[in-house]
Amino acid sequence: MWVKTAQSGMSAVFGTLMNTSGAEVTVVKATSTASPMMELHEVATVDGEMVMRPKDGGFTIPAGGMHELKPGGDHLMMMDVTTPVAAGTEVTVTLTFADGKSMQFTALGKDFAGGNESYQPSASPSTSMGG
Ligand SMILES: [Cu+2]
Repeated sequence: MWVKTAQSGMSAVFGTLMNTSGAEVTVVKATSTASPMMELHEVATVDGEMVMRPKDGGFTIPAGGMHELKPGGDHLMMMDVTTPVAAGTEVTVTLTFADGKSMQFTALGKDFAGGNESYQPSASPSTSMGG
């Protein structure tokens, strides 16, 4: 798992989430040491433009399966970086599942220029921010 370096503002966590249990799990919430406020995002094309937005229902991972988080796809969004993330530093991310259980993992800071989709805060297809 890795996190895009950021001094402040938004950033994102990428990598592959693996479900080694025998039951389906759904990630419904995330938080981290670098940005307590996080959202689960997907990327969609709206009016020909790539936008990211909160993913309805979270990330569901089948038993024994995996869920890839990558630039241009699903990701864990840091909404407001309060502790700067430098290359090579570790960020602890906590995921909460639909059944109330949680898990932690460590993501490593990495410089990355992509993954700058416009942010679409809610289900309002006519507006997007940034560019
Ligand atoms: Cu995002």
